[in-house]
Amino acid sequence: MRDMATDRSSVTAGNTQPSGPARGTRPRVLSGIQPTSGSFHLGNYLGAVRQWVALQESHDAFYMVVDQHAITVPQDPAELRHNTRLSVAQLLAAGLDPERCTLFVQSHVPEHVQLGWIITCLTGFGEASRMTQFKDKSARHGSDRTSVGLFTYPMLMVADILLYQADEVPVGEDQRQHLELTRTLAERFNTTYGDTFTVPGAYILKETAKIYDLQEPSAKMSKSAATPKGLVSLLDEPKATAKKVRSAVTDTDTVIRFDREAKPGVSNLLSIYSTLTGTGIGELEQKYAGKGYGALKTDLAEVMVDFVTPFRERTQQYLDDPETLDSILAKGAEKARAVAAETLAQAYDRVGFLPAKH
Ligand code: ATP
Ligand code: LTN
Repeated sequence: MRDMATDRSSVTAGNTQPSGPARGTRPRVLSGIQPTSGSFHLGNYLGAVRQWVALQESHDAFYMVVDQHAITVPQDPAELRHNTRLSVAQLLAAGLDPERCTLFVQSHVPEHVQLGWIITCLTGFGEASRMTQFKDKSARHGSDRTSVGLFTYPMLMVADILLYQADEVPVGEDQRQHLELTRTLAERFNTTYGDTFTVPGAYILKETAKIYDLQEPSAKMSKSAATPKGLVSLLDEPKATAKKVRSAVTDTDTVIRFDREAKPGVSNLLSIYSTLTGTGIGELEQKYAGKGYGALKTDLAEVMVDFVTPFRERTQQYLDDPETLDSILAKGAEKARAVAAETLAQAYDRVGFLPAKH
């Protein structure tokens, strides 16, 4: 069940019909993930990547590893390069198929930064200052260690999306504000310069929009959590993952019932369990009626182990074959550039840049 029905209908109603790159009949999706850690976590997978895999069947899908976003905070160069390949390997292990989607690395397509500048010039300083992810991250890093890139990052994300004329953008709840900014700026550009960009909608699934920390079920599961105890990293030892699930914080009650407000810990476990197994929450509530939290956690730990064990193996197999990875990325970049270059040329023209004669 999508919770963005209103968003979607307004997208359809207010959508422009740009005369840009030739489009198939399938709607287009685009999304990105940062190579900022050694492993994806369960929130990344359930909130975003799982939807990417499903959407490649029905949509013209573009997915990228956003290394240029990653350097908005300091990165070790060798680690960044490794984590970029590792991210691609994990996306393939999760089920992305280069025959069914375009998979690429952001820095291989220079048009992102080029359109990013135009978008940056279209954004108000106050408007950019209201981005909550920037406020949170800059507060965490301190103003001396906060780069201007971290501030302008949402504008690069807007360019990422508009370059591909994406209809929908599958992300977690934490990206909703950036998607709203994308819609605002696409409309502003279209009004100012004439219809150019598709105004995209956020594709956010209600059940998995926000996966919570297992130790602090009021906070989003995040790689920057204060302690790793509540963070399920998909590449961790399966045994360690099972232990984290079994030690998840619940509450002093014993009843297994989905109630986000009163029972955030149990509700989070039920959401995860339900999504990974395809069992409805109501069915799970019935299955565990009178059984207590121990049984739920033990079974979910097993479900998690069954999920992460082959995921780790597949990731390692892809990682062991860098030539294949690089060739997938080269083809992906070529396909992505064909679309991005055409949109950028149109945007350059609309803005009034003098065409370069070669
Ligand atoms: P983190 O907070 O761990 O740094 P992030 O959102 O900053 O994650 P990415 O790793 O690029 O950065 O996130 C990739 C995708 O995963 C995004 O679509 C994001 O919305 C989604 N996502 C991240 N954490 C969660 C979560 N806890 N629940 C649901 N979706 C999430
Ligand atoms: N900002 C996102 C990553 C991201 C993205 C995008 C997502 C960069 N560009 C384009 C969707 C579409 C994040 O931090 N998770």
